[in-house]
Amino acid sequence: MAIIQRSAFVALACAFALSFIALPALANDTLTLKEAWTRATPPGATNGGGFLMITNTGDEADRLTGGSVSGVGKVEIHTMVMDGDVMKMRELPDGLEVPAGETVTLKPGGDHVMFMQLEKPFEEGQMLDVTLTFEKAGDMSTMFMVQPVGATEPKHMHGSN
Ligand SMILES: [Cu+2]
Repeated sequence: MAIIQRSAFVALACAFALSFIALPALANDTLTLKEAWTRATPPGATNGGGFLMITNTGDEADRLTGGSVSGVGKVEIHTMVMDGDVMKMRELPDGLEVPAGETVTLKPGGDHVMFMQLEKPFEEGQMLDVTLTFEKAGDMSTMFMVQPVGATEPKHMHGSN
């Protein structure tokens, strides 16, 4: 049993190493990810919102369904809804549609990526290597720049266009 577990671990470690070699590109044939950012989290905070622009130049709609990032237990896709007078966030269980030929902007107060169960706070200036999962395009990696606590928009980012 111990041997089986060990070889499973080695296989996993290999798959992990390979995932770095075959790092998915920022843009595939149809989707482009731009201006991805998040906010520094105060000590003790366990959640953080992630924001970006997703452009679909294809002729079919796609859906952002989830993702993963090291040090984050869970990634969900959220929207904001009014509950009486209070705006609350809610998970989109089927993900967020990115219609053909359109750009969808995830931003504070609207749709967002929810990073949950943070193992440690996000620190200003840090870059998070995030894998986002799309129904058709599959996994795509992009860097989320950590902006100051409470930032409402991304500052000018180097290397973006
Ligand atoms: Cu949320």
